[in-house]
Amino acid sequence: MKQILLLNGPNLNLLGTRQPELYGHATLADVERDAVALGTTLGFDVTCLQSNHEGQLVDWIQGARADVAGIVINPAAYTHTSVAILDALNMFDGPVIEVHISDIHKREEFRHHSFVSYRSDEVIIGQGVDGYQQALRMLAERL
Ligand code: DHK
Repeated sequence: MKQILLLNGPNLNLLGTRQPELYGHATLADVERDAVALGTTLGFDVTCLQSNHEGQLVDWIQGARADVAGIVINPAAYTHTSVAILDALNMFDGPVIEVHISDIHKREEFRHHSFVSYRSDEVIIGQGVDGYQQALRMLAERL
C-alpha cells in the first residue's frame, strides 16, 4: 500500500466548533476517519497528523521524504506566512495537494496569497471538508 500523509495546520484541531459558518460542522476526527476510509478504497495507507506548530509540520514533511508517496496538506494560517513549510515541501519528490476548506479568495486580502501554492500540484479551495476527499482522489490519479 502506498503511504499518504494528511497534514493539518493550526486551529484545525478545533474543526466542528471553530467558526462553523466558515469551516462547517465536521470535526477533525470526522475528516480523518473519512480520509482513512477512502484511502483504503484507493489503496492508500493514510496517516493523519495535525499541529499548531510550524516546526512540527516541517519535521513531518522532512520525515515523509523516506517512504511517503504523496501529501495532502491544509497548512491553515501558515499557508499565508510560511516559507519554511514551502521549503520543506520543495524537498519532497511526490505529489502535493493543498486544501483550503473555505474560499480564501473571498475572505480577507491577506488570505489570498499562498506560499505553499508555489509547490502544490493542485489546490482545492472552498469545497468544505469534501476537499480532503477530492485531494485523495487527485493523488490516486497521479500515483
Ligand atoms: C484555514 C485556516 O485556518 C485559515 O488560516 C486559512 C484555511 C484558511 C481553510 O480554509 O481551510 O486562511
